[in-house]
Amino acid sequence: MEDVELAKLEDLPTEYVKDLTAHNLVPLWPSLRGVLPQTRPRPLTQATAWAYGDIRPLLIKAGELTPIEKAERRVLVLANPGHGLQKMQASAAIYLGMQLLLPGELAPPHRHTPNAVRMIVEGEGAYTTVQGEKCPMSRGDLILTPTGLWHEHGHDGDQPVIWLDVLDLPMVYYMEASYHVNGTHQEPQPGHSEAQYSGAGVIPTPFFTRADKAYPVLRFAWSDVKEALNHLANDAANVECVQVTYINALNGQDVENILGYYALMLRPGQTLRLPARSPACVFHVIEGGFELKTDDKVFTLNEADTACVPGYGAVVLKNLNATQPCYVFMTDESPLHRKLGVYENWG
Ligand code: GTQ
Repeated sequence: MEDVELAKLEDLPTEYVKDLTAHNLVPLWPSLRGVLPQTRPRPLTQATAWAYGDIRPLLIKAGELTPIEKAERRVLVLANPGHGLQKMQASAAIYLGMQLLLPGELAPPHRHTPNAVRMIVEGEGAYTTVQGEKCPMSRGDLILTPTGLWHEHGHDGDQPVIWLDVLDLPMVYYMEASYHVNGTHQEPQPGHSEAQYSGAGVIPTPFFTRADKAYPVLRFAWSDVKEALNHLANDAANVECVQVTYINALNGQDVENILGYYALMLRPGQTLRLPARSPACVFHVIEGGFELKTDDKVFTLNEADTACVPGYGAVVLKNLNATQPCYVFMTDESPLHRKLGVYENWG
């Protein structure tokens, strides 16, 4: 059914509107179509791409301009113009930042309410210590710093290290639940969670290990995830979408509560259509390159490039290489949408 046009604020007498304002009251009808648009949402999130070749020199420059002591986290935020750059949002719930750590630098210990992950983009020798576990950083590794866990970043190598931070900061900030606490240096404890949980369908028996923890695995090595994708692609030759989800081995749920994390392989020359679903989604190229097509935009993404697309539109991904697979890290708002009961798949 067509929407009838509703009365505007200007249709009301000025004195009446003033009276309402004085009593902290607002008429709904002038804003009703804005907050409940007809048929489908109108996301502010715009399909946006950030080329690593544009970000990298500006980030290296930030390393010259601002010492780590004056930055704490030396990050350039990938901001979606649809939300306004100052909002520092890639989408309604997703924050993206490119972080630089130079040899010998320390990004001091803290914990905060937003959940974070790091996808390592470039460099060797850096690490994040998460709740006493030292997680080495290499290209394509995913390191979790879930809500409330202490973390600090350090760098024993001799070249710059750069990684992509993904946080649910916009959501937690909107909830007025965002804050951080500074901590003291954590001496790394022996043991690596990803080694303990690397078995094929087996996990350490709970009472002997950190299995009582809400987040049993804090680091996912790219070599392991890539191998999982290759096995899946080889074994399931007829599977169209070669994708894996980063999950919590103890409960099979997404590794974090608000955002979902995935790795995708596009077979050589493959064109893959992803259905129109309610959550916004982020793509980051780990290896190779692909074309990303939304309802209104087309981007070519190469290694280390990042893009974000709004929800409710289909996207088509095309591997640009006819002989090599392309590997993509993805983040979306699915866990949040599912928990809120607003998740939709429009096909
Ligand atoms: O590395 O802890 O991009 O606290 C934003 C906030 C990174 C971090 C960000 C943070 C961090």
